[in-house]
Amino acid sequence: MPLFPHDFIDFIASSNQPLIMGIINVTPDSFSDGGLFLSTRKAIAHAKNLIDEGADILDIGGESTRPGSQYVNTDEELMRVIPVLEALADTGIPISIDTSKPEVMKHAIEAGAFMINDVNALCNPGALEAIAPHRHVQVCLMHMQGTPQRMQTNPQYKDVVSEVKYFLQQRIQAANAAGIALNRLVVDPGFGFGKTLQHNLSLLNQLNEFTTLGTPILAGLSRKSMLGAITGNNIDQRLHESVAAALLAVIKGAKIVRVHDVKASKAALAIYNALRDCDSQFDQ
Ligand code: 7PJ
Repeated sequence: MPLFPHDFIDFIASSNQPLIMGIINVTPDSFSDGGLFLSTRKAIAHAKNLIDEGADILDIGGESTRPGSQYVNTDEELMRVIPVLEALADTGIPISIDTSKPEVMKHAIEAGAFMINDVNALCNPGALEAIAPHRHVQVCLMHMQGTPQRMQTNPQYKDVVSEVKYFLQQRIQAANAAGIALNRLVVDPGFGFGKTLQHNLSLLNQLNEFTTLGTPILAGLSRKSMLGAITGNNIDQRLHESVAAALLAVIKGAKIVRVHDVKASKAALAIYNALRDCDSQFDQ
């Protein structure tokens, strides 16, 4: 049973409750764990934890898109994400699949994915066509400058907010032209994807600018190096700054926050919700 009505995007656009998307990575590291079988089991157990902690959506990724990460082929990516997706089908939690590959999109949709989260904004050949016929499937269009391998080398913008916004506007138009209606789309400025700290801060500070695109905004800041660049903390010690960033993103207009730390983010957003509900003047 899906938790959300069919018109999910209309639902979140009209709801003032921000949603929490919990992150599940299925990226076996041959140096530190027992390969694919073990990482599948770990991912499923982790997903169940995040559901217990109150995640509204889970985002499952089989291809790391961190700066400098390596390409994963289609078969390998399918072997990583599909068993996890299938194992979670009876939980009823809406599942998003973090992929840029049309082949993975198609299989994921067949296996019950409710959202495709594409850091490449459906730019890959065949991606728009893979999504368009499945009218119940939502899409997150994210901005990235360059490719994960090289994007942090020397990112450059004249005006980061208007350039990212223009790109997302173009991708919305491309999606619409391919038959993917506006009410199936979410946009994301892509924090850390081909951006310096200053670019990321400008995007967060002016996140509200993206509301005029007419779609809900998703923001992913969790544990990112931009946070470590400010606090000096390592990736596994960025809980506090991640929660602060998620809360700020929501205050600036994000409707979905993509986070590792569901329980802590949920508690922070409960305070936000309480404040918003007690005072209609609260400035979103
Ligand atoms: C994002 C993502 C993000 C969306 C990743 C990481 C890198 N998808 N996938 N937005 N980041 N939509 O989690 O550090 O910011 S992978």
